[in-house]
Amino acid sequence: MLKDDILKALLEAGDYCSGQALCERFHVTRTAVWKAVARLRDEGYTIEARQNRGYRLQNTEYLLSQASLDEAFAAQNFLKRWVFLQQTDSTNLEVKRAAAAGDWGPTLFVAEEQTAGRGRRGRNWSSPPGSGIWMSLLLRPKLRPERASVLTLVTALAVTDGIREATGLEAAIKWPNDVVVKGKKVAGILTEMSTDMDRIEFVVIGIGINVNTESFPEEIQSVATSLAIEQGKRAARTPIIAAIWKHFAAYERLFEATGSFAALKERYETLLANRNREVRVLDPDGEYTGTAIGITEEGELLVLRDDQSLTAVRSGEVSVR
Ligand code: BT5
Repeated sequence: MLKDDILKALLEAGDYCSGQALCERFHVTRTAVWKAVARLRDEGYTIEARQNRGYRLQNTEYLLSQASLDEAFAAQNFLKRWVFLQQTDSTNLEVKRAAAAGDWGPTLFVAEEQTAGRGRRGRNWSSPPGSGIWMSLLLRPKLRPERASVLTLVTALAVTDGIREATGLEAAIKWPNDVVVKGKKVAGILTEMSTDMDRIEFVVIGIGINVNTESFPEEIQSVATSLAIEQGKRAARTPIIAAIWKHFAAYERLFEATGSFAALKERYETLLANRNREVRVLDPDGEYTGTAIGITEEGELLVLRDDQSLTAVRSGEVSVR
């Protein structure tokens, strides 16, 4: 699409590009260039236009692009492939399509906007352009399917440490798949898998993070927050993405080498927002309350129930009272 070509040209130039040069390069009219620039502005890009000089992209450190990912991942060897998309339905679906099409090694999809972002159990995930990180990893771990849920915990560790490293905010984990700052949700994780007999064919690890979001849809206003709201200034997204996958690679290596969550348990418990807090467990067999006291080596939440019995919660919903 012309607007994507123009965006790339402006990013590469890092300075003014004359309208005439863009017309000649892409064999289009001035009006076509002007319309493409207007569409980019609608998507949230700040593009300055000056007579006799042309167009210039501003605030490039806040932009996501293939070029910024290429730079961020040049020196690592965990991800084998990374793909930036201006818009997609859902990066988790992007991974599933890629997995069906080829036997890729760890591949990451990052989108500027999702039109059908999803949470667990088919819930909606708000993913507007220009302000968030919406990304999914295709992984083929050598794990038994029943152990795959531990990858959500490994991911939560990586997201929390990545956010802490890149912003200094005191992010914490709300077991099993939320990352919170001061009790409000900044990130959610959706892990899905495809199995073949009793073997994992592939796993999709989807991560959504509100980075520079200024306001939320009414239904989530009271529970959601963004890194920008919490730190009082905008954050660049690429360094956060890079920090998360750096931590993920290290944690995943440890998890795979030992075949157990034991090596990560201590760090996880340090970051666990629910620890020593009263929680309500929405068990399908009946709700109960208790105190979350830690995590098991299988990644279950240990809850000391009000009747003093100890339960290891495998899945289900937990809310902090
Ligand atoms: C999650 O589900 O928290 C998992 C979210 C995973 C999103 C990523 S983005 C990249 C990848 N591609 C996808 O399509 N998905 C993944 P859950 O625990 O079910 O939480 C969903 C609930 O969070 C919704 O019902 C809302 O109440 C709330 N919510 C929706 N959008 C939100 C947002 N942007 N920030 C905070 N809360 C939100």
